[in-house]
Amino acid sequence: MRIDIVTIFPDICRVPLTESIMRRAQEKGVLDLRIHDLRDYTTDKHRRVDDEPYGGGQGMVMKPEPFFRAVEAIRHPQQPSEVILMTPQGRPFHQRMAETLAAGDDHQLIILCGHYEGVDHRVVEGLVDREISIGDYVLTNGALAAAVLTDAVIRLLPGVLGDDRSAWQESFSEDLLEAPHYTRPPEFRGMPVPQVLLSGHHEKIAQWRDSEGRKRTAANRPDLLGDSP
Ligand code: JF5
Repeated sequence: MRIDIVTIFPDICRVPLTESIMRRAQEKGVLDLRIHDLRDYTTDKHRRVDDEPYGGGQGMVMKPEPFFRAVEAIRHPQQPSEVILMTPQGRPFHQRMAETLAAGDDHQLIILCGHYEGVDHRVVEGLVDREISIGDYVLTNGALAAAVLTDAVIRLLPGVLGDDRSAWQESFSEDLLEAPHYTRPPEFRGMPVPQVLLSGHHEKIAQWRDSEGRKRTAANRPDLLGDSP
């Protein structure tokens, strides 16, 4: 899979995405990740990427031209591509979205990062296939959101995690949270490991995990069970 990230803060996604698992994905050849500095696609001497909002108001808006020039330079004409804008105004990111994006591993993903108060809407109208938000909070920096989305997609690519099944089996794939985990020692500061986990009784362990997962889901994520939070 080819992923291109366009940001005015390339270093902010470079560090999280070139560590460990992400490096393995690139070394294994399942991922070609490139991080681009939006300012390289400006044409003026000051490398300007933002300007004042039409209609007035607080803050600055990101100019359209550098985004159009960047995508036109980066896009592979012979490959299907999808342009994503990271923005709090987007659709909420979800594990199923990560799975859909990872399944299109012959696609080129071009991820544009918003900053400041927002991006000139002609970028959304003329360039972007989907606007995605990683959650209901505002970051100063869309590059962090792009790194989160990219991490969630890359770990699903074949061969990136040691065990291919582990990637697809974790929380949210089945819309139920996981049961608590324990490792040695069997008792720690007066807190014992639940006896059933030491019993070796696989069927009882599976039942316990299912019921603990349901309890946790009811407590922390009632929305996943169709209840209101
Ligand atoms: C950003 C305008 C983008 O804050 C975010 C974000 C939160 N969830 N997903 C993305 O991105 C930075 C700030 C202001 C556009």
